[in-house]
Amino acid sequence: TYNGTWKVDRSENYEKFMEQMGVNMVKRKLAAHDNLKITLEQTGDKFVVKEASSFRTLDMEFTLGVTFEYALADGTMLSGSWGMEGDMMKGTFTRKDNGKVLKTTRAIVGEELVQSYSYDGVEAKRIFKRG
Ligand code: MYR
Repeated sequence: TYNGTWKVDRSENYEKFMEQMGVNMVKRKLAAHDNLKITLEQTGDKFVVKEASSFRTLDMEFTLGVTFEYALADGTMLSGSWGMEGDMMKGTFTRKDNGKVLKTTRAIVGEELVQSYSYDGVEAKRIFKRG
């Protein structure tokens, strides 16, 4: 189950990924230490998400397979949806400003939640521990 609170523990290639996303260097440095914490609460197809970081706090909800909009911390708007493939969450989102696609997955690996990101040929991971 994805339910619970997850604190980012480490990231792989996340700075390169943010660079490809067009995030400037100052913000990348800050974002590398954003202390991101995500709380997920799934009921059937519905997820309630609480996000907290050094940038912002955000409460939202989505339903698997249903398109919603999501603003990144810098205001970049995404539109897309999450789906479930087996035990893995798979999200496909489109940037509203340039039409490019951002793909993301979430999987529980051992005791950790591993989120992958892919955009414009660059892949990254952030790995969360229960907290
Ligand atoms: C959620 O389930 O947490 C809410 C919806 C997430 C949508 C996709 C998230 C992509 C985040 C990419 C971060 C990029 C930073 C430059």
